[in-house]
Amino acid sequence: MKKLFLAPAAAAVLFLASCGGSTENATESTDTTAAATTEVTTDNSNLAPAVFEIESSDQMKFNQSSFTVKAGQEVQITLHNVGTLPKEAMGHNFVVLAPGTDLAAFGGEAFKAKDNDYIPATYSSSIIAHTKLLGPGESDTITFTIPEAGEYEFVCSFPGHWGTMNGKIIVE
Ligand SMILES: [Cu+2]
Repeated sequence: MKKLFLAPAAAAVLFLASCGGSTENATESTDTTAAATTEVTTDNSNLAPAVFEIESSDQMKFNQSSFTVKAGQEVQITLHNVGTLPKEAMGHNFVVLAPGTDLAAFGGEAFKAKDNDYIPATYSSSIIAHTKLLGPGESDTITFTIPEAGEYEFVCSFPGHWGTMNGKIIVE
């Protein structure tokens, strides 16, 4: 007789347990959704600035090929020209371009912009930030913010340099 009474009781306990379990799961998934929403709306302008240094050389190269930052985070980049060749022959700059900019076409326009230190006015809407054109031993620092995630190419726009002097800023 005892066994007959225990069976329904055990079933009831199982039912309650599974019921409690599914309620718990539902709560957990709600929490996860809330956390994801919070992450998307995080204001990265409160983050400390991302500070980087990059060197350009007589070998027509940068010593870094990528930087990773957060969308909306202030970015500070200092370019150092560590070469010794004269600026007229081996000047360097650091130009950040909007996604989708055709590097070859940009390089061609930059070539014609000697009077503006090889920053082509025709591409002003595609240029997010740029340093001065640097001679040997010179440095320049730029500060900018990229609000949207994506991959942003950077180049040196001195004639003929964009092909070997380029890289990416990855904005997360
Ligand atoms: Cu260069």
